[in-house]
Amino acid sequence: MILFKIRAGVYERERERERERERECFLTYAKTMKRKRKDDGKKSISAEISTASAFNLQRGSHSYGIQPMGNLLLHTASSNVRDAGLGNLRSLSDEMMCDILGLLGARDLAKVALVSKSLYVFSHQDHLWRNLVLQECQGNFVFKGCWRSTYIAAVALASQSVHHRPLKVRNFYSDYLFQSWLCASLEVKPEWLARDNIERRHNLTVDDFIRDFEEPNKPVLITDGLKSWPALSKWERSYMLKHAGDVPFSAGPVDLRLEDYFTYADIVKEERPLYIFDPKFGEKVPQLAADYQIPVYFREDLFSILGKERPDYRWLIIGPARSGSSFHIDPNSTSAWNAVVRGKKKWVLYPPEVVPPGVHPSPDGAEVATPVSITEWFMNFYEETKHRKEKPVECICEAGEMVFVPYGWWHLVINLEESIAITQNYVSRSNLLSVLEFLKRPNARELVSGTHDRVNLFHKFTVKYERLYPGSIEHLQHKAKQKKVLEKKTSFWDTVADTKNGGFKFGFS
Ligand SMILES: O=C(O)CCC(=O)C(=O)O
Repeated sequence: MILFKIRAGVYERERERERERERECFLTYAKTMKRKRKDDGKKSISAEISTASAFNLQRGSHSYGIQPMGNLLLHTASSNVRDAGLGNLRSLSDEMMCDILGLLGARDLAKVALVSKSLYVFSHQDHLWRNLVLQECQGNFVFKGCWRSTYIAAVALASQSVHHRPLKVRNFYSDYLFQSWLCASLEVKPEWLARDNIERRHNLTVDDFIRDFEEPNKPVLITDGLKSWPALSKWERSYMLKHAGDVPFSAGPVDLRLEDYFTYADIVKEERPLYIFDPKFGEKVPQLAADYQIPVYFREDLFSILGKERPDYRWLIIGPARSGSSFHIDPNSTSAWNAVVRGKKKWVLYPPEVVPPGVHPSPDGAEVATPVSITEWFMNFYEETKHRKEKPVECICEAGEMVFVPYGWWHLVINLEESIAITQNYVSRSNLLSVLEFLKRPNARELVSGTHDRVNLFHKFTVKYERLYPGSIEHLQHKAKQKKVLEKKTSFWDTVADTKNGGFKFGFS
């Protein structure tokens, strides 16, 4: 017992020293990043990472010993092992090195690791092995804690243990490699979750929903819309496994059996975990589709007249804590609802006219995804949201609740716990004109998504719609014109009326 306590004491001191080293590590990383941003003329993260205590890690130091470049400044005596072991390749950027190594097959990648300490570190970058697994095995693998071990187990069919013990390399410095590990290891900071300014409603009637949220195109969190869903009580893991354990679901680049996905989700620590986002779950497992009903607010679903030719519209979403969706706008100018059955999701939303910080959409609107990962966005851009005039709408949506996502709104979502959700995108009379505008844009081939026949969707849809509801589009266009005229009139009177004092003034000055 005493021996145990002594050992525990030694262990504690070791841990304390390690924590100290980590604190030092992050402090210099933070300083380097801050300086780098200043040098780049960008004003963003500064205060966010100004102290080491700004970081809370879910796990200790980097398995291969990678440190941020700033640490090299502290340890003046040492040189960067990265350069020494690369020879003439040292002048290539870390990103370029990874791109080149990404062209190799597994055997060559494994051989490269024997060349030098530096190449050992580079060729063990787990995203390289992840790509190999996803390319070569598709969904036929069981995750073994890291992608290299997974590859060996799946491809070499190694029956013996494939447990890999990484060698910690001293004096290897790289911001690029460190950053992706840091993003995978950071805990979600409480201040990222603190702002909650969405409108929350319960007992909302359909008419109220349309008037207050759908027509004005404003998000709302509905707290009681799923009460009748059997899914809420049924969708435990055991139930999901019983009905769908063997079913492959789409998880980004691969289809994975649900059972294998859960194995992966239980142990994964990645910056961008694979995320189940399956548009065919209802066809694959009809029982799951029978476990929920479309909430009353969203029953008008005009794309349904296209039958089998409608674009993808409903998804089962499953992911571990820290998985999620980085900033994007939903396809085809549709609106959406997203209902949480298990877990919790943090939402950040911006209206169509405000591009979120750190997001750079292409001018033709074809590219609306964000290259930075979710954690990276929070780390580098969340602070900026506090200082901008236009604040995002934010909330945490819990099990049993749902968020209405109006068309054209930017949104980012991170799962705070393992989560299961259903989302559906829809067209109603409130966004029909906007959808039609979108479908008939000259670059529809690049813009329209979720269907094979992108170019003809506009034609097919309008022909069917006019046949079923003759004159309805024209009527909506007429109403929209009237609304615009009314808005113009209002803004004219706004300029001449001193609304605060209840009196009149002329708007010339
Ligand atoms: O990850 C999520 O739950 C959000 C899904 C989402 O953003 C979408 O369906 O557009």
